[in-house]
Amino acid sequence: MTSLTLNQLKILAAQVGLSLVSVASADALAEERAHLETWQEQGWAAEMKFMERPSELLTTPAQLLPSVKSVVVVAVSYERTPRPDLIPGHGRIARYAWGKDYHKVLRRRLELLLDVVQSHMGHPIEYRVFADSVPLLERALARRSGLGFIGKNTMAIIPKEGSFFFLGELLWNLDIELSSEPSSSPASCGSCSNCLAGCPTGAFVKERVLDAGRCISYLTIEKRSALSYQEREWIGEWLFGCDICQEVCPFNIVPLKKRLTAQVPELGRDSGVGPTVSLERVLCMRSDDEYRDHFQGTAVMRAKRSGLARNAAVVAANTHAEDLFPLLKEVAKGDPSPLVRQHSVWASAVMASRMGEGAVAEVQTLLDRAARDSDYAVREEVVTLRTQLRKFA
Ligand code: B12
Ligand code: SF4
Ligand code: SF4
Repeated sequence: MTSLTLNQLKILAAQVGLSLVSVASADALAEERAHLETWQEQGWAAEMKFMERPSELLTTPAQLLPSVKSVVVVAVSYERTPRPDLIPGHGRIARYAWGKDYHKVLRRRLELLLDVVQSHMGHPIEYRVFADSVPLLERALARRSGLGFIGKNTMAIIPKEGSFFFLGELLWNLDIELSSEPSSSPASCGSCSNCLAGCPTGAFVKERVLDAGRCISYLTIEKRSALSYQEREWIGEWLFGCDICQEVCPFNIVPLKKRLTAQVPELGRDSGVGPTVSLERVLCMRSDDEYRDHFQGTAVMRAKRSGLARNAAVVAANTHAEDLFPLLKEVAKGDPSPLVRQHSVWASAVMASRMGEGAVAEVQTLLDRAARDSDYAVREEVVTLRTQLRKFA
């Protein structure tokens, strides 16, 4: 057999649990390349070095597989249940990370799809599988394939599904006969602007353009360095990721109301960390091994121990988790990561200022010790905090 139709492909995909499938041409993404270049030049990639790769690479499938003839795009939905109330002493996890690590889940499904297509065709296919981990504008390909449109919140949206899904792609040297040319989904945001108004940090520069440096998802997952005071306030109760600009989207209202489960069980809350994580649990982890033992196989690994513990200290202060005051003081003294010590000193001081004189006195002692910390950033944090604490002493 030499060719495959889109309908045949969809039938084969359904056999491996992939129901949202489409195909895009492998031509370079010229228009999106211009948007990407502006985004890079304006510094909206913040500290994400991997997004500074050459725009040609990010927009040209043939750079990734020279023999590519078409790109299969799949969407796999994760859990769409309303977020539960926050348990005191816990931090919030964005839905996409509730279950098992989606990179592996999507990769496996796409490889299964390749197997069934190869058996059907009766010959091997040259291919590459991608799911997030790559230099390729996946949303642009989803739009080109006709799977969905790009919302003002920059998310790929499938009108009847919403946007709570992952994208994955198969680049291969197979031509797919399209029964009718896929066209961009005719749906659009219309006059809605809920996400632009609803983003708590004002991260959208304009429609469909995000300044990642202001996005809670970036700050809690990708940012490796210290959070500024403004950023600490912004992250609120989010320990990992953020769902706000999707939760306010009308396209997600029905899926959330119907409490739709994940399309594949591995992505559901029972297979991974779920919607909230104990801050105490995170703050007590003192080694990368311990972190790995707990979070291995989930997307939360991406933040690394020092990043998640930094976030946990900030969320503890933001959510008035005063029960954690003694633990935070211990972390401020003994955590191996200067980043974690720095944010724990700050969180202890913020809590103490609310708790009264006794706690302020304890924090003064902590600050005396932290003023001699081996790390410069910790010592600098103390200088700033001292001026602030004087107000409460
Ligand atoms: C870097 C990155 C991030 C960064 C930056 C996000 C961003 N908006 O750029 C950060 C860390 C902030 C992030 C956050 C999230 N991410 Co992310 N992220 C990526 C990654 C690796 C690259 C995105 C990228 O290329 N950004 C650069 C900008 C320029 O590209 P873009 O926004 O996609 O480009 C669009 C604009 O140019 C726009 N556009 C189109 N027409 C026009 C017209 C005009 C006039 C203009 C101005 C623009 C414009 O369309 C382009 C695409 O078509 C992709 C995976 C991948 N390889 O694509 C995942 C990906 C986009 N992320 C994903 C997810 C799930 C998330 C989060 C929801 C996670 C969370 N809950 O915390 C949030 C959502 C935040 C948001 N509103 O975007 C999914 C999105 C799936 C979907 N349904 O769209 C992806 C596709 C991963 C995957 N394989 O599933 N992410
Ligand atoms: S993920 Fe959160 S912080 Fe980022 S753009 Fe959306 S609402 Fe704003
Ligand atoms: S919230 Fe409104 S403007 Fe934003 S992506 Fe959804 S439909 Fe578009």
